[in-house]
Amino acid sequence: MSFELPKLTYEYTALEPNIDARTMEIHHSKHHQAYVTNLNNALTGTDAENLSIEEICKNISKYPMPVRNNGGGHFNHSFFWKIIGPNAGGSPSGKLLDAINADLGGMDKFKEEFAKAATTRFGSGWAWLCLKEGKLCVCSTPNQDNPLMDIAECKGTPVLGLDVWEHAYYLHYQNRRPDYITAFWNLVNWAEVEKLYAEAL
Ligand code: MN3
Repeated sequence: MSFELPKLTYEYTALEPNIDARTMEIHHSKHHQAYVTNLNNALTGTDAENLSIEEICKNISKYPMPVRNNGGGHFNHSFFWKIIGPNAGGSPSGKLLDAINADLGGMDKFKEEFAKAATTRFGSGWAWLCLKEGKLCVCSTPNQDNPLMDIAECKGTPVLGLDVWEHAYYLHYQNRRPDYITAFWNLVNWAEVEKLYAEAL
């Protein structure tokens, strides 16, 4: 068994103007595909060949660097494509909104904290909203690391994530990472995030 590039449930053009079609096409068909190809190459003939990507991430310290970089890349991007989409944005509801209010001081404070984590991540990485010991928290990881990994500084179950590598935004936003982060809120598929939160609980 080998990992495959997941098909998107929307067109490359569907996220415009927040993320342009060319960025989506390169990001999905070139960058994500490369993580999948390199991960498969790194795992061929090893005991990890039949494990899920989540299981690999949770024990990432046991693997060589190519598995950490490409396995993280595959998990993170598969996750990202699911939590964004067309006709999205707005606000969460139900238990997730209750938890954002209780654990993070409400939506405005949460967005501020998340934007800060995404803006101040130096170089390449990801910003996350995670469930950790029953509570929501915001953090960021370098490169293609994620909070599932046993080596992560902030361990937890991710329910929302944002790719802040330049390849995710540079064609349209150039050096304006904060503008890309602001536009991200128009794309968040809260129904999916609420589902991930319920599963994480
Ligand atoms: Mn990326």
